[in-house]
Formats: sequence, C-alpha cells, structure tokens
Amino acid sequence: MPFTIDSARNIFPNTLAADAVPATIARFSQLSAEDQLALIWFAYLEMGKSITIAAPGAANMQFAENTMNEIKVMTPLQQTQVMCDLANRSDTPIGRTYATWSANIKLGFWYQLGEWMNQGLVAPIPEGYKLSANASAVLQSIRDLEPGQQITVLRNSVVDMGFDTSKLGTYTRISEPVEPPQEMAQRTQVTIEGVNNPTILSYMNNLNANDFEALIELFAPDGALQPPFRRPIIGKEAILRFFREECQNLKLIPEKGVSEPADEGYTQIKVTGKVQTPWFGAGVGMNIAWRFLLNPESKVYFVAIDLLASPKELLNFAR
Ligand code: ECH
Ligand code: GLY
Ligand code: GLY
Ligand code: GLY
Repeated sequence: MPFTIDSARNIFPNTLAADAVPATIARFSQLSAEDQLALIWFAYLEMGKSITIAAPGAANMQFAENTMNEIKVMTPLQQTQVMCDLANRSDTPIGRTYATWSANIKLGFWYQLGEWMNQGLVAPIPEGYKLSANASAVLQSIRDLEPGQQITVLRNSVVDMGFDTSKLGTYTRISEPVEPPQEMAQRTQVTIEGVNNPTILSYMNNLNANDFEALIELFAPDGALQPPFRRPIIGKEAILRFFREECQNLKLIPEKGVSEPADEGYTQIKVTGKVQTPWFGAGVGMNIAWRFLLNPESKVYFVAIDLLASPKELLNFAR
C-alpha cells in the first residue's frame, strides 16, 4: 500500500512519547488565569535554581518592545489585567499583537516581564498567593517531570496564550530575522551508531548549521514534518517557514539509530539522541526520537520529532 502522511505517522509505533506533557498542559488550561500565572511563576522560580535561561537577544526583543513599554507605564492593576487577559486568550489589542508573534518572541516577552516583576517594575504575583488545590496538583506534576519535559510545558503554555490566531483573519506573522547559515569551515558533522544514510546525516548537519535552504531540499515536495505534540506541517513551503521561524540555533545530538526497508521502496529510520534549545543550552538535554520515512528517491516524505517519555526510550528500537 502506498504511504500517506496519516499512515506514515504510525511508523515505529512502539515509540513512547512524553504524553505527560500534553496531559499537564490540558489540566493547566482548565485553571483560572490567576492560578495559571502564579503557577508558572512558582515553577519558573523553582526551575531557576537548577537551570539557567539565556537572555533573549536584542533581535528577538525589538518586536515586543512597544508592547512591553506600554505595559511598563501601566498601573499595577492594569498590568495584572494584561497578564490575565493573555492567559485567558481574551480579545484585546495586546492579545491580538501577541498572537502574531513567533514562539521565541512570546518567550522573550515573558522573560522580560519576569525580570521586571522581580525588580518591582511590573506587578508581581501577590505575596502569599495561595494556589487552588487543582493548581497545586498541576504544579506537583510539573515538578515530577524531567527538565526537558518541564521546559516544554512552559514553552507550550506561553505559545498558547493570547488571542486565537484562527480568529484573527489575515495578519502578518512576526518572527526574529533569519541569520545566515554557519560557515562551511565551522560546521560539525554528526555520527549516528547504526545509521549512515546521507539524507539523515545531512538533515542533522544542515539543521545544526542553520542551513535551512539546503535542509529543505532533502524533503519531498509533498513531505511533512511533525514537531513534538503538534500536527504535521505539510509541504516544503510550510516546512521551510517553520524552520526559519522556530528552528534557529538548535543543537541536535543524535546518538543511535536503525534503518530498514518499508513498503514500496521506502525506508524507515529511527534515530534517538538529545536536542538542546538556545534558551537553555547544554543545561537541558531533551530526549528525542526522530522517526523518518524516506521515499524511493531518498527524500524525506515524513519525519516526526518526539519528546521521549524517559531516557530509557533512547534505547527502544522495537518496531
Ligand atoms: C512568568 C510568570 C507569569 C507567566 C509567565 C512567566 C514567564 C515564563 C517564561 C518561560 C520561558 C520558557 C522557555 C522555554 C523554552 C523551551 C524550549 C523548548 C525547545 C524544544 C525544541 C525542540 C526542537 C525539535 C526539533 C527538531 C527537529 O529535528 C526539527 C525541528 C524541531 C515567570 C513571568 C509565562 C519566561 C524559554 C522546549 C524539541 C529536533 C521540531 C524544532
Ligand atoms: N535566548 C535564546 C533565543 O533567543 O532563542
Ligand atoms: N511545541 C509547541 C509549539 O511550538 O507550539
Ligand atoms: N517544541 C518543539 C518546537 O520547537 O516546535
């Protein structure tokens, strides 16, 4: 049977993803806005004791600057209201602006607000704020996750805030500028125990070098890429846009893999290893599986990137 994107999603079905992440997000989203903000504040403070977050670059912050300055001059009550409106996904001017931002700009915005809350320039979470029982339970679930899963919960909660983009109509997406790819001489080459397929090695090396133009040429025209806990992104144009908007300066550290023939001349390849985000660098290594399906021309027809349930999954190559 020929593959479809839907059937390709099921290759290596024994791969155990960190379902605790979407489960936690779902419980989080049921909480009141006040509880959501306080919970993130407490989680952020606790995580800050063991992992260091990198300050966003200026290029990243320029787009949020007007909105942040607007918030800075508000009364504390108005500031709290803005933050609650974002958590509630309310239809407000700031909620609409926020919705147009890429994930990194949203994260940079909250990073700055967090700094200002610390410095007393923006309304803090009220001293002695008591989380509801449900919120305390969600916070405890977050504590019980591994660091890579904790930062994914944080990221996704921030990405989900603001007005719903699907209700915005046509709008211009705002993302940080794309830096030129790394110089050839500076590039690193990965090695993967059990996999020497050139498409796979080029995928890793081009993504590590921010060479999105070369990277996208590895994909089939009807190919798809499925990020962790998201629907597949289909077609080269959309995938290239995703790379440019969300994938600068990642560090992929693939370790092991298996490659085997699939139906109709396709090849399925599973690779496991670590990924680092520029926000936390080597401080947080996420345990990742890549599940590739290459077409007979050796182009990527499908790749899923999964955040794994546990480090044990790095060794799971069962089909
Ligand atoms: C404060 C209180 C009020 C409310 C809020 C606050 C601030 C919160 C802040 C949170 C910051 C969180 C951050 C999280 C960053 C997480 C990054 C992650 C990255 C994962 C990337 C992966 C990449 C995988 C991929 C691979 C591919 O092969 C293809 C591409 C791709 C405290 C004020 C809100 C400031 C900075 C999880 C897994 C490997 C799919 C991308
Ligand atoms: N500081 C990490 C980033 O801007 O992506
Ligand atoms: N991984 C969550 C997001 O970027 O939307
Ligand atoms: N959380 C994976 C991504 O960057 O979409």
